[in-house]
Amino acid sequence: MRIEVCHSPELIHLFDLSGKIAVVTDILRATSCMVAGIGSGAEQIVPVAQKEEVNPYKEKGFVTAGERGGEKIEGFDIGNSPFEHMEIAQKGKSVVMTTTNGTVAITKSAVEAKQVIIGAFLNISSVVQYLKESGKDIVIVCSGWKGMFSMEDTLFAGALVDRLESVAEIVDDAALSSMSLYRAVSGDLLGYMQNASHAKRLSGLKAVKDLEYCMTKDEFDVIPVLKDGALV
Ligand code: 3SL
Repeated sequence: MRIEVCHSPELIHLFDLSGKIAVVTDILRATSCMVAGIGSGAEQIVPVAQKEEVNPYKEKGFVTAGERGGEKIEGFDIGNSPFEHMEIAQKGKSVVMTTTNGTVAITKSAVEAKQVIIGAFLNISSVVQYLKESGKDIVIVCSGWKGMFSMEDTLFAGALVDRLESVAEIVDDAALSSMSLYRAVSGDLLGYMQNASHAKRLSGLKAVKDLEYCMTKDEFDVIPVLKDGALV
């Protein structure tokens, strides 16, 4: 088993994903919302890159979810808070979702990867267990922010590499340095995150509760898997 880290969807073309599992992560907040949604009973969550792509699903009665720049998209049912996703999910709804970075990373990964699964701190132990049992090569795809590196996704990638190190070969410097960073700050992850750029953005959007929740480990034991374009 080999493990690599891709720090941004803009870098995916540099990776060979064929035959591998892509673990897509967008800790703040898309993949945390997906784990919380599926873990709370959502029927399915369809990730789409563009806002307009939600329309055919909306006509079929899907709940529309998403943000641009962190703010709920006008006319959508909900934004991108895990708490909103949990509330909708408890009604067993199907959701179509588009976000600035997370849904882009998923759709790009799906082009080549053998399997796309969704990772967050909220389901980290289940993801680790699944990856160990699969024995397949892994690329952790960080959603980043508008093509750039992000602290929270890197910390999650580092946490996964840390837990898989004993069974996996670390292939690249991105994986190695993510693990080193995680190990250096894991004693106070939330404290370290206060200086991250997206944490500051979310605090401007009054979403501090979201940040705290998204940094929580193992609230759920589900692993959303992409099947025929939908996370189930
Ligand atoms: O970019 C994304 O996919 C979002 O998760 C960003 S935000 O946390 O909703 O601002």
